[in-house]
Amino acid sequence: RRMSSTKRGAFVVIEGLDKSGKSTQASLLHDRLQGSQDAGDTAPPKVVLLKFPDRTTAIGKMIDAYLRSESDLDDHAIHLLFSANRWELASTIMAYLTQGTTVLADRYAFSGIAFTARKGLSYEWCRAPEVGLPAPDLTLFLNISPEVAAARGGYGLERYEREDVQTGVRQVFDKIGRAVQDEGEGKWVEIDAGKNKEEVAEDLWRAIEPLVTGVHGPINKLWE
Ligand code: 2DT
Ligand code: MG
Repeated sequence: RRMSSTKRGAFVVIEGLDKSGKSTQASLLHDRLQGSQDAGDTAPPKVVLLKFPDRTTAIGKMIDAYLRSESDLDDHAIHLLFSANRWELASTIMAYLTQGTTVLADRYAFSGIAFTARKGLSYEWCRAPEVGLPAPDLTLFLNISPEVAAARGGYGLERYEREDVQTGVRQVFDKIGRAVQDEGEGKWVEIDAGKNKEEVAEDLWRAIEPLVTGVHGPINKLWE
């Protein structure tokens, strides 16, 4: 019997600070994983790339308005909207993984916790709505110092795109990375994102390559 018949797709999350090259690298990885699969191929896609927040849904549009400072929301309320924006895609993620598709996510629950806990809400409170979401098999954290990030040019105009916010968020990410490792919630791998684009892409590829042909075992649930 072929072992591959019991494999499912891997769930890989890319996290990191603004200016770490996260979205660029996510899209490079997506293209590399997609490889030679042509558009007319009716087999399930080898890979899909999701982006959180997903600003296209009804909830995502509320988040988008908040991030562009077109609306103000209570810190708890916006936190729950970010989480709900993941929950509304949870069954989609499960379906992709089950059919053998690798799921790449540009940000996930860890950003949710980091950005809200930085505001002073408790870590436990921030984590609670994320419990039970599909858990990543691997989280790649693109690490960059605030100084190097600043040298890459100015931040944008959205809420949170400020150096003091990024510094606070980074501290919470460190705590989350340790917790994920200690609690066995999948693997957390730090990648030095201060290197050039090609080197970072190679380091990411090396980390993800063992998972790209699929993984064995059930889809875990985050912190459950
Ligand atoms: P992008 O710049 O990557 O679109 O992110 N954020 C993100 C949260 O505060 N909570 C979350 O759950 C997620 C996924 C990070 C927009 C901003 O939204 C923040 C930056
Ligand atoms: Mg941004």
